[in-house]
Amino acid sequence: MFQTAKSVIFKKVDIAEVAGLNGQLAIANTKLVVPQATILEVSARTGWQRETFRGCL
Ligand SMILES: Nc1nc2c(ncn2[C@@H]2O[C@H](COP(=O)(O)OP(=O)(O)OP(=O)(O)O)[C@@H](O)[C@H]2O)c(=O)[nH]1
Ligand SMILES: [Mg+2]
Repeated sequence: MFQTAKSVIFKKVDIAEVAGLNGQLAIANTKLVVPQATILEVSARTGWQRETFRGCL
């Protein structure tokens, strides 16, 4: 399922740091698994990348 994904969305990125997520590593690993996918980082809380996300729907 993951290997055929067209998009991978990381959500709630406003809390990534306090949650201990290494965002750069997560994205690098995602690219290894699904090189064809569009990767997007979003936050409903701050609105970060909201319009880009809407465009993907
Ligand atoms: N900090 C933060 N909290 C969020 C964000 N989006 C949703 N939440 C909070 O996460 C909780 C679950 O909200 P949902 O609307 O179910 O959001 P969801 O993206 O489906 O999140 P999960 O159910 O936790 O997977 C609520 O307390 C929301 O206020 C975000 O971008 N940042
Ligand atoms: Mg939910």
